[in-house]
Amino acid sequence: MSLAESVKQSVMSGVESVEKTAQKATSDAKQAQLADFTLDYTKDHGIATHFGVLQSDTDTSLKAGVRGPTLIEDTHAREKITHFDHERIPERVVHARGAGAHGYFKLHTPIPEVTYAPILNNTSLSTPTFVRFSTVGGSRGSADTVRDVRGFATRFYTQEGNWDIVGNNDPVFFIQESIKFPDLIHAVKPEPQNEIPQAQSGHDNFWDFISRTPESLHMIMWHLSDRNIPRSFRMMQGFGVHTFICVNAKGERSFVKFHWKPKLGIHSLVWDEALKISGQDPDFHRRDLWDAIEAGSYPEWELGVQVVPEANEHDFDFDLLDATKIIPEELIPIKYIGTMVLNRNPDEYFSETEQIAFCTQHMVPGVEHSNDPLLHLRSFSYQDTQSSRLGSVNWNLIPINRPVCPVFNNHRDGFMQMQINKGPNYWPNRWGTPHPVPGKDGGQVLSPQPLPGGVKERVRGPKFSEHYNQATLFWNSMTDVEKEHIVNAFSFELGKCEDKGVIELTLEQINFIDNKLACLVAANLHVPPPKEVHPNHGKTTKFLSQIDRSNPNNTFTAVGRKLGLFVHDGFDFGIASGIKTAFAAMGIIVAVVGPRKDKIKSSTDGTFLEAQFTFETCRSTLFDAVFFIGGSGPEYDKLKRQGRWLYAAREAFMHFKTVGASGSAVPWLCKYALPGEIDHLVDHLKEDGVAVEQGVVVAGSKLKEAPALVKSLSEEIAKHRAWGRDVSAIAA
Ligand code: HDD
Repeated sequence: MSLAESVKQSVMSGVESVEKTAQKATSDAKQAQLADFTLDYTKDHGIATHFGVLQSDTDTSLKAGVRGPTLIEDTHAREKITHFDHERIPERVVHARGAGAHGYFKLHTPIPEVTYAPILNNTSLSTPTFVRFSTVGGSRGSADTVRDVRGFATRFYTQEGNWDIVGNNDPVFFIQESIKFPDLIHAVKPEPQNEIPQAQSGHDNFWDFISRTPESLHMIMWHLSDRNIPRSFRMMQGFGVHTFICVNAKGERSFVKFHWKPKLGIHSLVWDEALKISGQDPDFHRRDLWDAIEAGSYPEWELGVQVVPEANEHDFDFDLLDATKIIPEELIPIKYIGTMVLNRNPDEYFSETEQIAFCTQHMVPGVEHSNDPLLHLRSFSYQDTQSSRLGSVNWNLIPINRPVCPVFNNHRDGFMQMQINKGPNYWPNRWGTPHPVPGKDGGQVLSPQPLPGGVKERVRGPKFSEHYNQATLFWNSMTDVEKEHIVNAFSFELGKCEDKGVIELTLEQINFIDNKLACLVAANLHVPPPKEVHPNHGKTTKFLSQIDRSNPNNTFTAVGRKLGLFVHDGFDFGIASGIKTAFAAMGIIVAVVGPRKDKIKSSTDGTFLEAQFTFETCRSTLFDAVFFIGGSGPEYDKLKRQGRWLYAAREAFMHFKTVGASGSAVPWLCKYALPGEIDHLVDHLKEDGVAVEQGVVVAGSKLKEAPALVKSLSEEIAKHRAWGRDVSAIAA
């Protein structure tokens, strides 16, 4: 069985009813529209020129004589080369690397008190969506698992037009004002003189900018936390970041923040793993998303809103319009209102994922801009960039960008106009169409917004000058493990800087967040700690930690996780197939790793497992857990010299992952792979039993049936990582 088939078998039984109904949603308006533009190249077709003339030869150009020069008369050859020469378009200036998927959104809890937008009121609607996840700094061909903010851009194809929430996986942003965006991006992108480093924030220019931009420090805490090395797009929270305005049918306005909560929980890689995967599988995240959707294991998110009535705008010690601040959930709880399911991969990356043109100003009636100073120029920027990136103001006519509702206006012509607009092209006119539509009939009427008044000047609101409180709140709310990761991340990033002044100034800034944090980083960098001690306000929130199980935003489940099941010729079939079958029923993906990509024979006559990976074509980093099946025969006798097995066990152990073994692989694990680490566990293992400690699961040689092992193994995988494990002695 191929990996795709085995993945499919694994997950099909583990998915819940809402996911299964997703199949039906594919008959939605957007899919129907896209179908009209889709050519099926898998059917039998002859090759033709762009102007439709069938061609008899596409391999040999027209020549003047057998060995003569190619003739310019060869229209097909010229067209083919010309088209190829012009295939590339500019990549996005930020968020160049991404992966997308189609899906749908279904509301379960209407919020008429907040907005009159039908998509947030009508539970019978299934609204088609397209989501693009991305990294920010790297170019289109960079790696997926770099430390970076992840884009989480969602388009809803509503009956009232396209609504885009162009968000990130962090709820705040680096800067308060759009006018600083080019500076931020120039600083983080590769340095101009040599275009180094690619997709990394660990370099002088970035930290130079950050240390001189204290408003960025809250975001920096998120950036250097585990959030920005996610395990999977499927395991990321998403945030609209800005506070938007929503308006209800009575014209009452509220400030609203949008949140996406993943059904599979919020989980991350560890840094060493992220670094290695960048080389081992640069497509790790897009492959993970693609495979899950192909397998029918559709990722899901709950859409949540934090709502502040306009009258309460000034109730906070921060400004609601400041995108460097969260609204702590203790103050304003999130109300979850609907579910988004991603259930279809694109047919063509370029036409769909590359050409989708998200814009923050794509808002439907009932949702509006607030006065957030990061938002208005930002909205200008998206509109502007799409025209240069996609080559024309007519990018709205590209299939993935077309709304599913009728579109008539008086915009005309331009490069690549793709429809014939018959009739009037101005208003008012004697035909009376296309005409403005009154608000009562669905026309957009922006709500009358009270303006603060004042004089025209370049200023920010008074509360915009406080930059450290929420950075400290974030730090205080982390578990010890997460704090250690942040210290290590600061140490890595600043350790990559060459300029001592940059390091010094950054440490001074971190010191305002927390003195201990600054001292720990200074110690790691072997530079003097900051002298002054600023008081830490001591406040915490339980909604931010990814490890603390009391965070209601997180979920711990083994569903959708991947186990690498290592077998060698002569393995014990019963245990291996027991795990495989049971995990398939639980929605846990099992990939068999063997000496060959072929059928691997077990010790029982006539039984085998098909390996999807060889020991050489995968690494432990590609799995959430590794399990080594015991067995007998010459290969098992040589196991202590099986370097790939030894390395996989050690590396997974070092990355705090679930590691397990059965039968004859247990003494091997204990003596050779993890010497001195699990003696106590193995001493207590009964021959027909299972023993577990800190994510290590071992099964005795006389264990006949898998259920007890399956239970322990899946429980450990669901914990994500065994953080209590001491890995200091492991070299991998
Ligand atoms: Fe942006 C792309 C997210 C501020 C200018 N941004 C882009 C994408 C995401 C975000 C997810 C990729 C969309 C896609 O998949 O096609 N950006 C954010 C968030 C921000 C933010 C969450 C802060 C709250 N962005 C921001 C500002 C500006 C821009 C302040 C300019 C003033 N962003 C752009 C852009 C991009 C973009 C240059 C590049 C490609 C594109 O728009 O389509 O216009």
